[in-house]
Amino acid sequence: MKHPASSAAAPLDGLVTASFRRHFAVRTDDGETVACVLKGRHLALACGDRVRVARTDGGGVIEALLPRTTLFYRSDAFREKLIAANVTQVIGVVAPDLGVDEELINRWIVAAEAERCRLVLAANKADKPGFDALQLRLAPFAALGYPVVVLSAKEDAGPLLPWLAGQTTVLIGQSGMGKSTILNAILPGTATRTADISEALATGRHTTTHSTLYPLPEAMGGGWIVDSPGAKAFGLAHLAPAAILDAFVELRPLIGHCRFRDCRHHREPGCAVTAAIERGAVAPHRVALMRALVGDSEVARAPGR
Ligand SMILES: Nc1nc2c(ncn2[C@@H]2O[C@H](COP(=O)(O)OP(=O)(O)OP(=O)(O)O)[C@@H](O)[C@H]2O)c(=O)[nH]1
Ligand SMILES: [Mg+2]
Ligand SMILES: [Zn+2]
Repeated sequence: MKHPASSAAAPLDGLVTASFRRHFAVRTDDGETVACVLKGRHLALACGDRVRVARTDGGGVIEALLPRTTLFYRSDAFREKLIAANVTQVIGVVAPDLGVDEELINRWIVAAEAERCRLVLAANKADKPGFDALQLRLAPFAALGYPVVVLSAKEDAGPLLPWLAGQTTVLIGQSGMGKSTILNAILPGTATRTADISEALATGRHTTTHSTLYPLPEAMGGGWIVDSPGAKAFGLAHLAPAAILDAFVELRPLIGHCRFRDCRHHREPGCAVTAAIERGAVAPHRVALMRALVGDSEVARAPGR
């Protein structure tokens, strides 16, 4: 005989909205937010992941990860650091009062291109001195096709709103650039909601230590946005050499036009990339970064390592 009432509730699917070590907040498809732990050690999850949850007394256990469309992450020599899953767009936040590092921006671009995500640069703190100089430094990125949105989030995040509509976005950038300020401007009251989630996760830590996902209201075009902790390094060792090369948009039309089919675009004669540098068609520092990243990736993949 069956006892439907006595069996455990059926598993629910949901969206990971906060992630802190092995603790997660999951918003189930019936609209409830549940504090969850992860079953087993094999899964790595990020905000934006869809998961299957089994309810327990007062919480839940994440039993399975549902398929991802994208996974935006960085890595170092030892481990991979998941930033957000299922994003369609990466917004890199920069500001004039902190040293903006072109190489870091280029690394964000490579990671975003590798996942076929749109990359937008948010040039924040337009009210601060030195903003004109920052804009000049960002012009080459705009010329490559990466939109640069100017704003002063402390006053008004309005300029970013059209870029968010209908997208699933992750905000990234060094600490202090204004990611959380942008979130608060877009969704007033975010700070208190964040505190609620921290309590649910029993961490008691400050919001900037872990990523949090916020749904955007239908009136703003729907979708969601993830605020991530600041990071000043962005390792790409997880990307294969071919993926790195393909992430440099201005080099794509040149690939296949070198004298040697297996050209590594270093010092080979008849290299279309080197020729493009010589005629001023591509930026030498971007090619230098491509070569360095491909070299690192090859070392990371070398047998016996
Ligand atoms: N003048 C000015 N200050 C801003 C603006 N936006 C943010 N700030 C200030 O910059 C500081 C850092 O802002 P946050 O939003 O905490 O920066 P964050 O990128 O979230 O930093 P982490 O969480 O550490 O990664 C705060 O003191 C903000 O008030 C702006 O448009 N203009
Ligand atoms: Mg923050
Ligand atoms: Zn070449």
